[in-house]
Amino acid sequence: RETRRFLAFDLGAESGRAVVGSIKEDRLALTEIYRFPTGGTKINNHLYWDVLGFYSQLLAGLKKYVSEYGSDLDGIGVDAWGVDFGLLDKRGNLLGNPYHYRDAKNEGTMAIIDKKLGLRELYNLTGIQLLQINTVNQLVAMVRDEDPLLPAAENILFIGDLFHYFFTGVKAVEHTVASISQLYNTVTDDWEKKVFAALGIPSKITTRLIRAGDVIGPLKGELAEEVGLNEVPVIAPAVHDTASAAVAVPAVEDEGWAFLNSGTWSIVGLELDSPVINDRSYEMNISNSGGAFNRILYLKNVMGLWIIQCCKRIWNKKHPSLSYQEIASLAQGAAPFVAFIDPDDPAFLNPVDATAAVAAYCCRTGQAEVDKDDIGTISRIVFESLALKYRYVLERLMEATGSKVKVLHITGGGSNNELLNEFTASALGIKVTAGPVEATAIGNIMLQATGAGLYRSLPEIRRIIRNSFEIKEYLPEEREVWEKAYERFVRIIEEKG
Ligand code: ADP
Ligand code: LRH
Repeated sequence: RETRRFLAFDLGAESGRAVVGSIKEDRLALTEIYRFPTGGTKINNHLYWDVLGFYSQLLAGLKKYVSEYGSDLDGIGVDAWGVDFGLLDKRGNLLGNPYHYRDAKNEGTMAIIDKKLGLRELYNLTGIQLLQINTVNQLVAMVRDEDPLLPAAENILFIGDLFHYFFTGVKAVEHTVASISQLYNTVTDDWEKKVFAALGIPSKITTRLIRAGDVIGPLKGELAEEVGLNEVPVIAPAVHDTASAAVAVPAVEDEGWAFLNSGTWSIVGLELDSPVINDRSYEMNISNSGGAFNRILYLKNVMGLWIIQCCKRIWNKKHPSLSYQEIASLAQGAAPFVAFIDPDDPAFLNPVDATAAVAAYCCRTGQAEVDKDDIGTISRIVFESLALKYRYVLERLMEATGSKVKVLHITGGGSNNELLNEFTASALGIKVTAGPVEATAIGNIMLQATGAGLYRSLPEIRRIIRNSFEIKEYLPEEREVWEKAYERFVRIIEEKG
């Protein structure tokens, strides 16, 4: 066979997709064969992920592959959002339903960590930004609440690892996703037992670590038979979606670049050779997240398009057919710079009504009275504020590393939003590129292909990506207006209502 085919399952917080990568000579062709909604499930005041439902969807994706391409496949890999996990009991069975990182039980966990270990010490040991959603916070909440699952647990598997386990029966945690749990030491490249000990988290749950490109095992015989596949290896991508996406950034080695992976979250980062864990990184709360090919992704989370997803859910009640594209065009027609929000304000972590939360923020900071049903104005406020927050974060990444960024590469579903791309170029005052949209799935595929022996380096992979996908460019406009807006934005988010 000349063409090699790999199947990537990329699970996002809004949707999951099955994407086929067909590699022939120096080109990669991508076909999305299956997509399904994800999102959380609320039961009795807790928010969960329906992982068994997702598993059925993955099997449907495998069947769809067979119906379109036949029974031969070179590899399967699953990446997903980070921080969330399943626990296995001593028989290897999944305990309960994995919690969603937006579950309210994580509130109050920072104070516990600070008391038992010290927030600065946690940062020193892990190099990961302190966020209430982190794995360590979730486990601290389980310890505090005497959650009976924890004493029964023998293994922790992050969401992508869990599906690899369902597919193969092999328990393994891939290093990029372990790295952002805050249970992992990026310098020693191993689980950080001091964190477990200080916080009373049973360290027996640590699972064997593997690296992107490692073959985990063959797809179980009975599953292969059920879906109609011949023997196929399950190969680890970077299980942390952000780390898979970073592989597919169309960057040229020394151009001075940063990435923005834009989906439910907007992840802004630099690719470094080694971690930077010092006072400045701590003060700016920056993550040294593990990357494929032993890189460090020096990054920060911005709340991202989650806010628009939540607004859309509210607006869809009155306007069922309203799409993201329509929201963007209404924003385009709305008045500029009416008011700004800090997307990372806790008010936006899990709002009951995000449209009301945006309006309330504008009011409480004395900026403007805005109508929560005014789709154009609310969404323009969100898009402008996101673009300005990207600049705020990027300035901090540059300051902490002393680097100068000349181009920002935007990938992910959010790179479809041309208005937001334009705003981002103007807010940052630098060139911005958009695409590939499915960078995460592409990175997943290319890391599987690396494991299968096709590639050896990041520059080699990125050359193929630049060869295979159309990348759009945006240049800054209206520089003075955006400079003034940035000054106003910084004042508002630093003073806060
Ligand atoms: P995740 O992987 O977190 O599920 P995606 O990377 O798929 O998220 O990005 C989804 C987001 O991308 C949507 O919430 C939406 O804001 C944005 N998006 C996708 N398509 C478009 C489009 N055509 N126009 C504007 N925004 C879009
Ligand atoms: C982005 C992401 C991010 C994590 C968040 C929970 O999808 O993986 O890197 O912080 O989800």
